[in-house]
Amino acid sequence: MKIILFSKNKHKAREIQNILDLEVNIFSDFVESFDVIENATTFKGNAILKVKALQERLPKEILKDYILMSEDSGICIEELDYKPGIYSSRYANINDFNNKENINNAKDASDIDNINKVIKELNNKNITSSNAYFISCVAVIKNKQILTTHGFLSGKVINKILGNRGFGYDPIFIPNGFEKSLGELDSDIKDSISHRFRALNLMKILIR
Ligand code: ITT
Repeated sequence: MKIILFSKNKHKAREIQNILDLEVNIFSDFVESFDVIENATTFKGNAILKVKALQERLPKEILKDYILMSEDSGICIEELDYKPGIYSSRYANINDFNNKENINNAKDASDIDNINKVIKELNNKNITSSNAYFISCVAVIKNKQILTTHGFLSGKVINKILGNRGFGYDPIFIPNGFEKSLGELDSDIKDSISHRFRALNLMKILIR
């Protein structure tokens, strides 16, 4: 079984390759790299937008030999009304969550800017941590059928940056049952407990 993965996030792609014991190829080895406007209202909606965009771009003769895959993910922080959620990659560039135009026009922000925004919002509320969870939705097209699975990782976000491993919000996220952040823990540990690992494990069963 061979997979073509749509992702422009190198860290995410590396994790997926590490977790799946299958041949995982990156889409840009088959077609010129392209962007997808992620304007759905759910993780599942955005994951499906990405995998369908991949299907449209790939030459038809390739499609029959591969399973197509995408993933959409983010973090929901309880004390911040479960934000940033589906807007995790552009969080620092959103000034007004009540303004749809502002949300839609916001560009992806750097990991450090997103982290600093979370820390600022926690500090504004005079709290040092909050329960939070990561979500991953994996979407696959196999034999023209669309399949999706979800995975979750619960823990807490803190108002301090700990470690520099992983990506995104990892340095401020401590998984339940651990005392270290995902920025400090070994990547093999993250890849054995993560939201992505859980969603991919469920997907493995569906595509077997
Ligand atoms: P794609 O090309 O695959 O869409 P992306 O980085 O734009 O890559 P998403 O739209 O799914 O991916 O946004 C996910 C954001 O959520 C990502 O930028 C991180 O900030 C955050 N995130 C998701 N999974 C994470 C993880 O395992 N650790 C830390 N942050 C994570």
